[in-house]
Amino acid sequence: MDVKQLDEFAKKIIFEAGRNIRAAFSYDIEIETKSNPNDLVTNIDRETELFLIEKIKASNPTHRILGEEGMGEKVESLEGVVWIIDPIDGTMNFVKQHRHFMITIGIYVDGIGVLGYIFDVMREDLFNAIAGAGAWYNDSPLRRLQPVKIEEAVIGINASWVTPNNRINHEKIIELVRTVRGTRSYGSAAMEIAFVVSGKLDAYISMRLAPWDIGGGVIIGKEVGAISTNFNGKDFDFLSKDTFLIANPSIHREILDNYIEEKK
Ligand code: 2AM
Ligand code: CA
Repeated sequence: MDVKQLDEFAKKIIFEAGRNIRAAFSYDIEIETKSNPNDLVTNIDRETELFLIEKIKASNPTHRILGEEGMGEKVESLEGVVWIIDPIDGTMNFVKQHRHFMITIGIYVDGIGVLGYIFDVMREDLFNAIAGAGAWYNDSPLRRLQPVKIEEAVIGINASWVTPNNRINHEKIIELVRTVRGTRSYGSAAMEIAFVVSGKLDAYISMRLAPWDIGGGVIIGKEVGAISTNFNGKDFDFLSKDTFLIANPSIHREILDNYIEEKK
């Protein structure tokens, strides 16, 4: 497999998919709900996933595709080359704000992340990485993350986790929110990860993410020294949904040990 060539191909289809999505604002977007009334999907999510799958299959017929909208195949193992795709991460932002949504893709070979992409469709900003070779923001190299103290950290977290809930001890999260310098919530996991890898956030915490939300981001994170795990400090489970923490290496362990207490 020629990684450089695959990288050029992936970028080309991501930019093309982005142009199609931007054009879609001039015609009707049909909104439906999925697992709950706030879990949104549109015809554009599906069309974009289908567009990417057709391009990938046409040029690489043996590659398998795990896509959020289920238009690829049922992927039950990460053997061979697997593309993990979210055609629109941040669908609520897409629908409501017409910005702050990402196309994100991770390309895995036998379970190892090789190429990662997060593309901010409206800003036309690309974060990408080639494993072992580095990470870039619009073709400028991303630097390795510099140490940060927890008191100086700005973290991404959804406000609902600071309220009583049945997944984590929210009192600990309140302590975390009081300790850090600031919190942000962008509504797209991929966007928050893009900010962590480029040092605009120092951590991003989520109680339940899917492989396609983070598949591209963890590959980029690794190149800049960010640590990505689930709340047990283990690798994210790419064949189901899992908890997720990506952070600057100087505060990853501290957040897990001192501020995250899962309810079993
Ligand atoms: P989506 O827009 O592709 O659905 C919102 O805080 C973030 O969480 C988005 O990245 C969103 O991705 C993701 N998300 C929303 N609902 C989810 C669910 N039920 N499981 C996993 N990820 C989800
Ligand atoms: Ca999505």
